[in-house]
Formats: sequence, structure tokens, C-alpha cells
Amino acid sequence: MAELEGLEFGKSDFVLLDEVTMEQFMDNLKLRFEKGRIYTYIGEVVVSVNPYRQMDIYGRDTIDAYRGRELYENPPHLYAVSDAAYKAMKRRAKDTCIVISGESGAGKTEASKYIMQYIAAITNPSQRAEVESVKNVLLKSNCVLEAFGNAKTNRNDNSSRFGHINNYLLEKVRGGGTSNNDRSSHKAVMSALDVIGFTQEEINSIYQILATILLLGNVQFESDGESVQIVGLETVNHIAELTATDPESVSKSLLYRTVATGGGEVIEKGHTEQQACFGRDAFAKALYERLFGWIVGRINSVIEVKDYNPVLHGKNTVIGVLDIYGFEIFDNNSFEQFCINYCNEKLQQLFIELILRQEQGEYNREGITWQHIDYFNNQIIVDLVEQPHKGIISILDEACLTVGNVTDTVCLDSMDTKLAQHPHYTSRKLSPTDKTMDFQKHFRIRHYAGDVTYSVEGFLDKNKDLLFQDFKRLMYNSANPVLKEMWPDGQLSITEVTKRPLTAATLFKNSIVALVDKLACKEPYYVRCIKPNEMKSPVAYLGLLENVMVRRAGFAYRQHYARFLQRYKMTCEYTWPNHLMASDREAVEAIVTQHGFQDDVAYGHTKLFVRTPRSLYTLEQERAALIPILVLFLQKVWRGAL
Ligand code: AD9
Ligand code: MG
Repeated sequence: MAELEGLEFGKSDFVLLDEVTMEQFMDNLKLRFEKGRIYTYIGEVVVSVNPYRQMDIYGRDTIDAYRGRELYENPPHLYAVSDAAYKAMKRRAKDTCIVISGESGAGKTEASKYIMQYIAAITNPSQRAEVESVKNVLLKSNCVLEAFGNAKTNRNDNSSRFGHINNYLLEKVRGGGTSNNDRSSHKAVMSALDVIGFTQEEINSIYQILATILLLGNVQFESDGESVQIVGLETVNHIAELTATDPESVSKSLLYRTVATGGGEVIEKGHTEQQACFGRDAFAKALYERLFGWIVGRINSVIEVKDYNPVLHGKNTVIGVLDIYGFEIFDNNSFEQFCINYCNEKLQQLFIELILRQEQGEYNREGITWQHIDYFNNQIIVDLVEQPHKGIISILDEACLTVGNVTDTVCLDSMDTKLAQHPHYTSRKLSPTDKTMDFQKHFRIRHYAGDVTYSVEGFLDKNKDLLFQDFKRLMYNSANPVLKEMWPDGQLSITEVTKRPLTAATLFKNSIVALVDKLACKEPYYVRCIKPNEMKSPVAYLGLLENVMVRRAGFAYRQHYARFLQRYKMTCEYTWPNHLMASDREAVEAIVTQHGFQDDVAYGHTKLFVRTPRSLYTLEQERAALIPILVLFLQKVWRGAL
């Protein structure tokens, strides 16, 4: 808890609000922002508001001021949590992770830069160069990944490992290729690829693959009622050239699929026109995904510590920096938002769980009896999405496996039937009077962050993996080694490929579960980023009020005895200017008793715990009133007037 700032900057920790209401939260956030205070704590969590201007708070002086200090010794800053994470790693040999979340443009990447800058600055010189170089690669990578990463539905698992920095990349799940932003201009991407160390051959391959994806969009089919043909073969020839394959194989994989019959016989089955279109689109999408995954893998291999030296690098501990997508509520929410919001639901669950665990740990260490904290547990929403057999993902998968004409609307019906009783699920059929939803396509989930209405249109297609093995084999047999490397599963023979590929939602779920498992065993620190123009909804999406409530459900405030004394000893005759008691703890007891809030505190081994912030504010006010008198007094002493 930062204490060195005056109250004119608002409350440096939301835990100290008089009441935990949205109004008070927003007032404090705005006041601080107007005063140029972009960071505020919730306990150890940093809430950051994007200033959109250069702030003079990232210089060498500031770094030195935060170095080795405790959180509450300075105004809230990313450096303070970076230092806490670093200390936890160094002293307690714990893997730590700084999770940075918030919507697009809220300042996540900037925050991760400052965190890495801080860690680079305080790392000993022999390792600093390495940390610096990793930082550069990561920042360059960001530009590349942002340029490519807009159509990926699962997370990269090969986290880059280097000494103390471990970077997880959770790709964005976004529809269509429309959201590439200007920052990821062609030139910047090229230079970044170069800096990261891609060879010319690799860069060429990247462009060939991108061209192939574009060309696939031009492939048209026609049907004479019996068989399906490709319209015009120039495109196919061009694709074959770009992918170093032959035109016949390209045509064949677009028009037929090889299937193994029950008897183990392998036959070729012609596509219908519709199947051919689905196949083509799935192929284009898969090319893109594999390319992206490959780029991430290459970046990670550049960052990897080649010769891990336990003496040089210390115990094998890491600080992870995780830059993730926030909650999304748009006018039209589709499969992508469904996945993103589910991911956030999972992370929120972990977040609350870990904060509770931290609290419990602190209470244990301080010998304070743990009391049950009543908070909103979002397990029920997580279950609604991921529970086997009953959850939305299962229902979706089941619909995808069903042969015949299962439409999105049929799938919605099935959800309505199975989830009718679920308190966090509704639809037009289940709430007929709600005209904001359409009978044919809408369902609504009550997320912890608010209600989101999803349209099932396209859910089934997006969930299905229609990538036929034929395409995988085609790519594996490419004469271009880079392309071949991206499709190792193309070498499987058709009889080996018996199982259906997992659906997009299930793959996504699996990767989120793996991420959560990974995070759960780390000591987490959180940075929550907000854009200044629209602060209110992100506060809700990020579950910040919930966070404040959990954090102060037991004791809103805790402080080391010595520090508490230092600040408030002037408010009590027995402790000013110095106490004569056996311990600081007893002196603190004297202050607390004199102010009459002895029923509102608990005494830990090293810290005082205060239940409600109000008690503290009585003290703060008294202190504020006394300071001018004291100053006057001291001036008189100095002048020899007394
Ligand atoms: V996205 O999800 O990758 O599209 P981010 O990463 O959350 O997004 P980013 O860090 O790129 O956002 O911030 C957007 C812009 O806000 C930056 O380019 C800066 O111009 C500006 N920004 C963000 N944080 C700060 C800051 N602490 N100080 C000054 C900032 N400017
Ligand atoms: Mg970013």
C-alpha cells in the first residue's frame, strides 16, 4: 500500500475506499488520473490507465527509487510489482508470472516493456546484455505476431525460455483478417523478421504462403450435377508453384478426399461443391495457423538459452510476462468472443483463487485465524461452458459430429433443451418476452463481468476442423523444406488417421486449461490496463470491484508495526515522540486503543491488520490535522523560540 502520497491524489489503493461501489471506484480512478497518477493498487495488483503521452516516471532515478523497496514505500508503479516479482524469484526461488490484461490499446505491451526494462536494469551486468537482447527480440516479435496473429484460435505452448524471462503468447481469437492495424506495416514486419534472425529463404517462404492463402480465395468450383471441377486452372498452377508441389496433386486435394473404409480399404471420394468450398477455406485457414505457429516457434528458438548454466543463471526460476486479451462485448458477439470470454472467465477464476490463497498464506504466516470469505465464485459459469457432456462446448462438438443437416439453429435448440435450468444461460425461447434476442440465433450468458448475447451464426463451421488429411499430405510432400516442416502430421498414412480431429473449441479449451495449470503453480502478479476514454466498462470486465471486495473481505489494511508507528505515533501521547513500551506491537496497541478501534483489528506476528478502512481514516485525518501544528512546533524549536 503506497503511503507516501497525500490524499489530494486520491487513494493509492482501492482497498482503502470508504465503500466498494462503482461510483467511488470511478471517482478515485478519475481523480488520480487527472492528477497524473496513472497507477493505483488493489493490494498488490496494479491498475494502469493509459496516459497516451510520455510520462516522466520511467527514468533511471525512478528505477533506483523502487529498487529493493517494498510495495508501500513508494507511489504505485509497475516497477514496484516488478521488484516484488524479482524478489520473490530471487529470495524465495519461486517462479513468478506477471499477468497483464486489458483491451486492445490499453497499454499492455507498453507495460510489458517497462517491466522488462526494469528487470534488465536491476539484473546483474553479466546477465543484463542477455536480458536486453531478449527484450529486443520480444518487442520485435510483438510486431510480427500482431501482424500475423489475428486468426488463430489457440495458444502457443512453446513458451520462450530464457534465464529469467519467459514469455507466453496467447494469441487473439479474432474473426476474419480485417483487424490488422497500421502499426504492423509491411516494412516494420520485414525489418522485425530480419532482426529476429529469419533467413532470406524463410522470409521468402512466409510470403509464398501468404500469397497461396490469397490465391486460394480465388479458387472457384463448378458442378455438372455429377462431379465437381475447378474453374480455370491458372490459379492451381500458381499455387503449385508457390508451394513447390505439382498442379495435379493440388487439384486432387481440392476435389477429393481419401478415406479408409471399415475393411481397411483406401478409397477416393469426390467432394460435393459445398464440401470442396469448406475444404478450400479450411485449408487456407490452416495454412495461416501453421505459419503463425511456426513463426512463434522460430522466435522462441531464438530466445532460448542455448547453454543453460545453473551457476550463471541461478536456480531454474523464471519471471513470465503474459500479455492477454481482455473481456469482449461487441454489438454482435460470435464464436471468437465466446472463446475469449470463456478464457477470461477461467483466468478470473484463477485470479480470485490465487488472491484468496495469497491472503490465506499471509494470515497463516502472521498467525491470524482465517475466516471464511464470501465471494462470487464463477465456477458455475466456467462449468456452463466447459463441463463434459453438459457444457456448451460439448453440445457444440456433439452437433459438429452429427451427420446430416445440423444447422446453427438446431444446435441452439439443443442448448436450450439442455441448459434451460442453468441460472447463467438464457435465450429467446427461454425468455420469450425479451425482444432483444432473436429466436433463431441468440443465446445469452451471464458472465461475471456482465451479460453477453451471442449469435450462434457460424458457430458450427468455426468449431469444425474440416481440414482433410489430403491437404496435410500435400504440404508434407512439398519440395520447400520450410513448408514441409510446418506439416509433420502429413506423413501419417490414411489408415493411421482414424480419429476425428479435435474441434476448435475443444482445442482452445485444452490450451486454456494447460495455461491455467501452468499459472497456478507460479506466484502471480497482475497488471490491469484500462483506456482513459471509457473506463467504466473495463472496470467491470476486469472484475476489479470483485477484486477489491475479496481483498478487503477479511482485513482491508495491514502494515508492519514499525512502519505503522512511524506514521501514526504522533497521534498518541504514549508513543510520541518515542514509546517506552517493550515492543512496537504494544505501542501500536496503545495507538489503536486510544482511538477506540480495538475491535476492528487483529495483531499478527509482525503486522497489524485492520478490518475496515474507516478506522484508518480517523487516524489519517488526525495525522493530517497534526502535521501543520508539528511543523510549526519544529520550526520554533529550530529557531530556538522554545
Ligand atoms: V493490443 O491489445 O496489442 O492492440 P496494447 O498492447 O494493450 O494493445 P499498447 O501497449 O500498444 O496497447 O498501447 C497503445 C499506445 O498507448 C502506445 O503505443 C502508447 O502510445 C500509449 N501508451 C500505453 N501505455 C503508455 C504509457 N505507460 N505511457 C505512455 C502509453 N503512453
Ligand atoms: Mg500489445
